[in-house]
Amino acid sequence: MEEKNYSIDPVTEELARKAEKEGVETLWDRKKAMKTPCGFGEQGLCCRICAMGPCRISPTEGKGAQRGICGATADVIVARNLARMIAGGLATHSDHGRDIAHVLHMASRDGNYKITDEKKLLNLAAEWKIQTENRDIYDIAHEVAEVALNEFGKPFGALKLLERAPEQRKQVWEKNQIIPGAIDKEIVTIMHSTHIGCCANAEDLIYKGMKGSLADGWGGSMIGTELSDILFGVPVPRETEANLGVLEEDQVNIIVHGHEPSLSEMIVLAVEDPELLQLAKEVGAKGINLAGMCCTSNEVTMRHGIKIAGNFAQQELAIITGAVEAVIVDVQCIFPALAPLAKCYHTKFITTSPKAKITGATHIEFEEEKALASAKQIVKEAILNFKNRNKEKVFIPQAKSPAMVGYSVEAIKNQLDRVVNSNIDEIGTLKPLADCIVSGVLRGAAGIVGCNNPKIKHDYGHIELMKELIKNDIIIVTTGCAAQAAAKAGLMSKEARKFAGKGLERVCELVDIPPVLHMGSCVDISRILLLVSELAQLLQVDMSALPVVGAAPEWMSEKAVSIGTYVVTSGIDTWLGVVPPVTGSATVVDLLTNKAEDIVGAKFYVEPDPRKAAQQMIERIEEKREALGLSL
Ligand code: XCC
Ligand code: SF4
Repeated sequence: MEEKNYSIDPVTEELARKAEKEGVETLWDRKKAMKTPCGFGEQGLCCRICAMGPCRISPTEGKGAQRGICGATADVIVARNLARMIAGGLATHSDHGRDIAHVLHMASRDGNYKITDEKKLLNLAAEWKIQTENRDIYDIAHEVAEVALNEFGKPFGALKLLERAPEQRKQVWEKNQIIPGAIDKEIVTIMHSTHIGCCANAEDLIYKGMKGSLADGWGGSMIGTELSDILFGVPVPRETEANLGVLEEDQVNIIVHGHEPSLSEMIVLAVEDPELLQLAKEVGAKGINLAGMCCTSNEVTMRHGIKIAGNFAQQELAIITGAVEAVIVDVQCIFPALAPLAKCYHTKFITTSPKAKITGATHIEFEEEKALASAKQIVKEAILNFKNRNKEKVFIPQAKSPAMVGYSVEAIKNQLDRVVNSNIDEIGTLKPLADCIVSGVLRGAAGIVGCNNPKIKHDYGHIELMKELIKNDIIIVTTGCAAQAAAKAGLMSKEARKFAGKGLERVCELVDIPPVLHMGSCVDISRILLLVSELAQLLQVDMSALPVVGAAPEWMSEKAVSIGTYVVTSGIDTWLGVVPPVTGSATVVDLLTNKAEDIVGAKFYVEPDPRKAAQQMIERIEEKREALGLSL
């Protein structure tokens, strides 16, 4: 059969062929049908902000329309569009953080949501100067949740978690007046400033975007991660398996897909319920097999080792196996295409969030007040659907890869320090990691994150880049769909150290880690920020001085734009494998890929070829080492 060539992942290729044979479409078919994308949109030159337009600015200077009807220039239109993308991403991550804060607020000793990590709660309470002595842990939790919720709308003051950044970094932000206040306010300000007839200065719009993005990384996302850890536990290293081969022919297969752990944690509990297991037996299944997709998968694999079914581009393929009883989703990165596709198979596509109802799906609202009961009802639907499975349509590819996951900052410290300090039960420090970087055994570190995008061969951007970097003794931390690509490709197994350079290989062997560390979901990029921030403070330099880089080789979402911007604004150079829609403005391109370095000490690079990107990253890392006077 014809090689599809959509993906470097054979499982994906196999299932794409199955889709074709069965006459169902996938994202790759729709991408083809889309033909050439609109050139104006691609360059960010289309403005739909008011009804005098849409206005399209000619990309050629001196030829065609040079200004919108209101007089907005290409620079202004491109910058406005970019700022609105950042606001979209910031809103999405932050609303996730807010939801988790609400869950923490409703946590109780006899309810479904409990406090799992008291120590992390007490640390955060102390950081926020909340009284902890002689208080019930749940009273403390409620106050911490309230303070967190206030971060979204407080009328005065900077975001609290920004305090965690190194002094030098805070000064950079202060000097440029990009210290964000309340999270919601930053979103509103961007929406306001980008309304017709408001801010018309490209540079200023980019500053507003940077400021807003910080309210994502050091605000909403960090709140999401911190409070999820308190509620559901700080991830520790554990084994799992990845790719669609984790589905089981003789079990009820359930996929959780989306983002917020408040739903998936309850599904994890529900599939262990004896009554439901009994029901599964009664319908003729050997058990219930839960697997994850996208960031929800990252959340539950980090904390429970739940198997990873696949990443963003594979969501349709899960249904196409014909072996999935239910895909249960909450918010973000869920293809509307799953609704008509599920109808071609027996799969139940169940939406649960009032924020993401999808036409054609079965909506069973997940009620947090009775979370476990809700989760059980949803799982029951899946079990009862087992009898509808059409055996002739079932095809589960055999391939899956073992992976180690669960590398929170705490886990990394613990694991590294254990070698130096054999009997620690307290969380260790990052000193051993810093020592490895200073001595040059590790040349540096790279955070590789983000999505899949059919503009890039599926997983190719992630995996090529990772392989090149580890070969050059650069340790990798990863989240999101990039992490899942790594898990599937076997880069998260301890044996993968054989692909690493001598130095990294030695470190992996010594501390018993894989060369690519799974740090969680996309809100967990806040973990990476804290890792870099602590390293910088340990070495008494700004984050921008460290031999550390970031990359989003296959990014596609507004969230990714917000992430890229806060990573750069935090002083970390960031490589993009997909060109963002800004090329219509030379001014904006110059700001992002050049001037940003003078402003925040880091900038964007755009390089679709992962091998070239790797070379550029290595060079940059060596430059930073030299500037720090670190050994060659
Ligand atoms: Fe979504 Fe978070 Fe991108 Fe994956 S990496 S496609 S945003 S699931 Ni976040
Ligand atoms: Fe056109 Fe200006 Fe309206 Fe945008 S805001 S659509 S450029 S008139």
